[in-house]
Amino acid sequence: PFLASLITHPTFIDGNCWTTFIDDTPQLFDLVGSQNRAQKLLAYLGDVAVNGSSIKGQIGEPKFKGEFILPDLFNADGSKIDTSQPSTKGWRQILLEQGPKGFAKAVRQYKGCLLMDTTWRDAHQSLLATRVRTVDLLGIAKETSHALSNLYSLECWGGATFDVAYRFLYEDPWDRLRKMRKAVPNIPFQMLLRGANGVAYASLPDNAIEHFVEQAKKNGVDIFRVFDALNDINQLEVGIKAVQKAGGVAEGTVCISGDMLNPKKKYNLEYYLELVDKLVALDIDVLGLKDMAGVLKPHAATLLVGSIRKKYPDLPIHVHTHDSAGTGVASMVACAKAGADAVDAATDSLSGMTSQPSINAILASLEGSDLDPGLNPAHVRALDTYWSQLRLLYSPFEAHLAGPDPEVYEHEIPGGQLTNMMFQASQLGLGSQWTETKKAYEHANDLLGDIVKVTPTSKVVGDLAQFMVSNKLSSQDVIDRAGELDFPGSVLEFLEGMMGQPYGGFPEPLRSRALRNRRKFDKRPGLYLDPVDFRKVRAELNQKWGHATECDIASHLMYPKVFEDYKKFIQKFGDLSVLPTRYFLSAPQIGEEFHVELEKGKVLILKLLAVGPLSENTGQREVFYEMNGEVRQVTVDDNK
Ligand code: 3PY
Ligand code: ZN
Repeated sequence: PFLASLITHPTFIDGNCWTTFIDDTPQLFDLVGSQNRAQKLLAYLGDVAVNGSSIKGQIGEPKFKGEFILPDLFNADGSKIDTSQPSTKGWRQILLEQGPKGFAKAVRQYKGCLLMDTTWRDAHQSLLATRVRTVDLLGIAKETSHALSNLYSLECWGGATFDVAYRFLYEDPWDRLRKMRKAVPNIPFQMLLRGANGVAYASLPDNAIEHFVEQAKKNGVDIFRVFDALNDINQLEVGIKAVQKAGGVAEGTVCISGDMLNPKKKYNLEYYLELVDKLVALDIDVLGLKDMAGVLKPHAATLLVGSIRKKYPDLPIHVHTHDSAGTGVASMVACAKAGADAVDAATDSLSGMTSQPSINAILASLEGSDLDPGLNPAHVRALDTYWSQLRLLYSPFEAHLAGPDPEVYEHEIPGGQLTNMMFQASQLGLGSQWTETKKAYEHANDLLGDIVKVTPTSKVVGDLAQFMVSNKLSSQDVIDRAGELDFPGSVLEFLEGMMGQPYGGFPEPLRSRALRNRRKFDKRPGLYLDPVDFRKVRAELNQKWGHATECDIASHLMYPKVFEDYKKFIQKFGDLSVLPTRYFLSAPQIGEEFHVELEKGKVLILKLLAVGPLSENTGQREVFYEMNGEVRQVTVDDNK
């Protein structure tokens, strides 16, 4: 049937094929695959029925077992808003009409303080180990496009979501981006770009970053928050230039580290203002201030934003924070009052602690003032009813934070990393060492010269802290024995200069002792890398996987092994992004019926009938499912 549909396809008959034909007509290739898709899905479901889910980091089963109840939205006159189609009104329309500079100007002229909603990226990265799946984002997408149509942006891509989608959720992040874009055409999409590292943990050749950003822009990203983990302007420049070339909004970003008002800290107001000057010289559209640990207290926020506003009256300022110590709302309100144009918030059910401050708390705090963000609190609350159900669905990934942690002002661990490290400590049974680990993090940071801590440098400090705890090393021990200690790889890479140059230089004598005969880089790492030969990579991937898209190439360059593992996984189990999360994470009850829409109009009605006994000879079990009325059977290795 594949060949028949191919040779009768109009493009083929025209003799006009093979340039974009394969990209434009994936359904032909699907035809071959679709016969197999149901069987592959059964292989996954059978495996979960026998062995349970193998999703990394999952503990237990979802607490929410029902179908999501979707919210209704109402107009002021009480009539119901039709959410069957997305809204077409929003800041993205201004961006499309006026381009990045016009958009920046309009944002600056807007009287209120706009909001970015981080729920689709940083909020679940910080609270639920980045595990929220595409299907559940799409589940509330059209309602979001109506309820939050006046958002500055919706943060929904980049950061850890790219890697985690492939690695742990077996999903294609590009496919997610395209689907979200279709469902939310009116709100600007924002991504987090780690400067010269793209969405990876180390520098890539400059042309790989350019190529990646070009694909991100083409597939739906509008605003790029570009940061560097050491605030190294040479590293920032690579990302900013790539965004400008692709036609995106360049939000050049300063990472905030520590308490700016503490006279002992090297990152003070003067330091930040100098960095802002350098970013402005790169012609950024918007200035981002990124407080990844939530250490920017309200008074410091007023001083910082106020000083930048005074020096640059026309520059839009967008501030990001985490609510780790519980001061997020106060700090964001202080920023708004001091002249910020946009601040970050998350839906209530996924806000607070290591996530962003609550959107409704910020709305309530600004309500009635000139700074009102222009969102309807009733709509925002209605949307949150969805997220409160979702949080229970993803309960297996909770880090169980107990409350705000003012100690963050001492250890300065970024929000996402704090949850992660806590989770790891409890999984390793090291819960009792948690207090010690936080203290060691502070000491490790001092040893490394008080560096800016955010991916990937936050991992360097975290790895050194864990190394110190597990080897019972004091700071003095580390310095004295640096010449003989077997440091974690990330620490050596940092000391080599593979992550850029830290402000104030590298710590000595630690660096020279620890590196021994290893190389020392004193320029940005990308200058030491050969440019990617795209023709060669394209040919290699085409040969390996049949057909590689530009997005596949970008993924391969970012994460070669993760991308390969993902491709192998879907060869075996198919595209699981269509499977409802409850059945992705846990087996159904015997006799429970559920539906999976493989593609539009192609629905499978499934029922688990029985899991057979263990065969002593093969170590396998038969699993019986009813699929659209027919009994189907799969043989599964019992790995328990
Ligand atoms: C990331 O790089 O993923 C971050 O969220 C940094 O804050
Ligand atoms: Zn963040």
